[in-house]
Amino acid sequence: MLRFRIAEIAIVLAGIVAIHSPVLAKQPNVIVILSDDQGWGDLSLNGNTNLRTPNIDSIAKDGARFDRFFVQPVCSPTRAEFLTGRWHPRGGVYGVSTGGERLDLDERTIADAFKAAGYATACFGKWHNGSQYPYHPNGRGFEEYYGFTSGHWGEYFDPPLDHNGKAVRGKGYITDDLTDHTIAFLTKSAAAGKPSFCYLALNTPHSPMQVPDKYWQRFEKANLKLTGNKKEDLEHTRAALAMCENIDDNVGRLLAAIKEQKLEQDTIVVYFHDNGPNGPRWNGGMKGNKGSTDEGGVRSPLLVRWPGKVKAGSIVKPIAGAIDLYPTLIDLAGVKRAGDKPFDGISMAKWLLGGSDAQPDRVLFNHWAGRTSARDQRFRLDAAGQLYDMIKDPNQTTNVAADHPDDVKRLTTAVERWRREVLGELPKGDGRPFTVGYSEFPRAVLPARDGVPHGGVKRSSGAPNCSFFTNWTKLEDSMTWEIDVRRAGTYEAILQYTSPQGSVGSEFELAIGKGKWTAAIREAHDPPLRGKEHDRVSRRGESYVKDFRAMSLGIVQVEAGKGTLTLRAKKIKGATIADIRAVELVLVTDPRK
Ligand SMILES: [Ca+2]
Repeated sequence: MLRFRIAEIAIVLAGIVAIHSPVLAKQPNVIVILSDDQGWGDLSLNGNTNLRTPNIDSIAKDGARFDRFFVQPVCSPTRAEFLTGRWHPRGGVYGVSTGGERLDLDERTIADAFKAAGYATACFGKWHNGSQYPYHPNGRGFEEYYGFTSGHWGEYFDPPLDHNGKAVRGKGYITDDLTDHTIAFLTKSAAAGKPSFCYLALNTPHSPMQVPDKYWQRFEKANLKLTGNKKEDLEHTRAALAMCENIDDNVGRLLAAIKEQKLEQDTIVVYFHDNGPNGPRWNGGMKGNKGSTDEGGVRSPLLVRWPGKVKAGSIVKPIAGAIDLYPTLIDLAGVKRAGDKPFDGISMAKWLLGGSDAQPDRVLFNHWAGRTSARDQRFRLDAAGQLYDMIKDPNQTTNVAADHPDDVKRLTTAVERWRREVLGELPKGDGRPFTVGYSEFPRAVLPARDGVPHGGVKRSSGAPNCSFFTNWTKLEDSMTWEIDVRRAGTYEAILQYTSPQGSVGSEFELAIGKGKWTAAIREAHDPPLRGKEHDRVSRRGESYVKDFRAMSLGIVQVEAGKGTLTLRAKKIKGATIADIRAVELVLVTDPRK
């Protein structure tokens, strides 16, 4: 009888293990921390004596650091390569704003892979690969999202943010808030017995240069060693380094939370940057900053910590890039990839786990604004066709093309082929309208960034990313958005606006095909611009922000399909009608249901 009972219990236990084995098999948590516009040189680890980053440095000391890891010269291309393991033009990414940052919907992401493997998945921070669902992170494998989807943001204190598609207000300084959310997510997933895949995309030290007093005070009067480059702006450097020390404190908090929860052995922590520094400041003497295809514009640290698996203090010498992260992390975690488009990247697991230090014969490409540069284990062929021996001359001072004609020829051929085959995948002109009307994600926000101003309407800043439309004064002025309505149905339109007292009574129309909303400005709402009071350095491209008010225009029937959404005035009171931050189209009913 007893024996029978034991056997029965054993069968039951075996069943539990079998059912839950993907979760109980101690699959490691994966936390990928990506900072924005932080240069390779912005870490004390890499020799910068102007700042201290002991927590970020500790990831390398307790794990591995890559000697030559390359990303793209600007934000969204690097992010797309991390997400797909493929060169960014293959995924339709060609710009950083007005839709060019979007990752094609037929690409599958690293988050899709981890989600399919039973992980809890989350992204916190700057997304910058498409705003409207299914381009939104919630459509790309991330169950949880908190941050902003745009390429930059105009205010870092208590900013307006997006939580799974809902408009919310952030709490405090943005990177502190994003880190709080990451820690809470890890804690919750661990309590639920689920491994986490978490992408913490911190948006600093990208401008605007805003940082809490505590960090600014460390740098405000500090005696910094400057580069000697006349273009180095001392105040900008002070603010950037202060922001980097804030990142470091947040990384420290995250590592402490991992330790406190005894998850160190079960958590892979990855740290890298999305491009070179956003201005000339100390960067190891390398040539080029953000936007450049030279070494200084594209070299990033890559730090990987996994105690017990990755040997502390190891240095990986072979060249590698953002395209390698997806193949590597699924390899380390034992997760199956999502999708079947060929990877351009390779798994770096063998270098991390100490199995090999072989340097594969490969060429990595850096591309931005029509310029392409190629890097192999020894040489960089720059965008002008000059060749540099990066081992003897890491700062690219001497063109050695004449001494190595075969290498010039080999790398030139590789660049020509990459441009033909990879850039060739980008269609001429962006044929992708902005997506609206998904039942599972009914609210589509169409910001000014994704619209086109006509007549006298202007953007509030040179850079569209967080701009609003202003100077709307005439009947012939309009704003348009090219959209694709997924489902016919009734839609509520919401206008995010500000309007001065004198404009009350102005009437306007929003139209898409036969669907028309007409409304009037019934209430003035004219708050001041925000953001300037927190800037440590005058901003250049980013718009200031305002607390826009949401006005419902009512519900009308809209047909499915592509079309132009147009906003224009019908009757004008006062000197100006309104400033417009965004139009929202919310699917209210779906006739299929
Ligand atoms: Ca960036």
